[in-house]
Amino acid sequence: MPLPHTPISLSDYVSVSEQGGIKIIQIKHPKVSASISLFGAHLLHFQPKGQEDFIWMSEKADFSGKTPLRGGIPLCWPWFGKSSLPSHGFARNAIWTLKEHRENENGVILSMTLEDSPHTREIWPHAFHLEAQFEITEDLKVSLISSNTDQVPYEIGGALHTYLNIGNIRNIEISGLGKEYLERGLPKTSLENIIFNQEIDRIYTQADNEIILDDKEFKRQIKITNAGHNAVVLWNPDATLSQQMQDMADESYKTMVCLESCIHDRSVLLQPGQKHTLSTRLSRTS
Ligand code: TA6
Repeated sequence: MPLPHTPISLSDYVSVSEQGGIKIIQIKHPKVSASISLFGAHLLHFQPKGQEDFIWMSEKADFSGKTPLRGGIPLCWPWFGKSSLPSHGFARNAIWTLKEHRENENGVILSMTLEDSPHTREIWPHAFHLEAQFEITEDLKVSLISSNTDQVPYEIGGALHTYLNIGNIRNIEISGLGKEYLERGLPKTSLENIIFNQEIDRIYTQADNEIILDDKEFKRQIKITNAGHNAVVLWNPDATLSQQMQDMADESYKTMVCLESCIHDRSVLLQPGQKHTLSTRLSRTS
């Protein structure tokens, strides 16, 4: 087995290490620890001191850099879903650049960037500048800032596809999603509380900006505050689908749920020179 690479320190609280072929920024601060892969600007872990991790990461995630990482917060861009290939866009498969990191007694702020290249223009023929900002304190805020650096307007979609770490999928309650959602493209209205006993894959179109995840097993409530979105996606694969997924252990669906700040249907029109920010903040309320 190859020896793990020794982390290279970038500052008191920030270092860089490697897993598989992927470079990972490690944050070890007295108040919080976190890690973010440069492959996808993909947050892998966020854990305020003394608490359970907020983020679920698959023990079978593939770190070869050939496929998107299962778990964490994949950045889906410039589209969400399978309307074009690759599924959920190309940003989560790209190598990003660490642009800056700053730190103080409360935590670390870090940003990564991605720009168009001959490879991205083959998939999507536009010039762009993307910045992923991570504010890592006792709360986590992730912002994805899209800038149109092209000569022509274009439409974007996307999602912050957050995998939350939970005690047990059968023992959570979620509020703030509203009643209206799309399932396999069809509009539906929910009349009851959500029961997780089969795959749930819904795009909620009238959700509040604040969603509460009440985790009875971990005895904590997490508030998810979204902005710049037009939908919230709720996903859990349940047993049958996770057994079919190579990068997920059969039982691991029990300890995760995705709640995603989403721009559904490529509904943001960006004029040349314009910017748009999609964000999500995770904070503990009890
Ligand atoms: O956000 C929910 C979803 O779009 C589901 O339909 C499910 O396929 C999931 O994302 C995971 O997608 P991925 O491409 O990462 O396997």
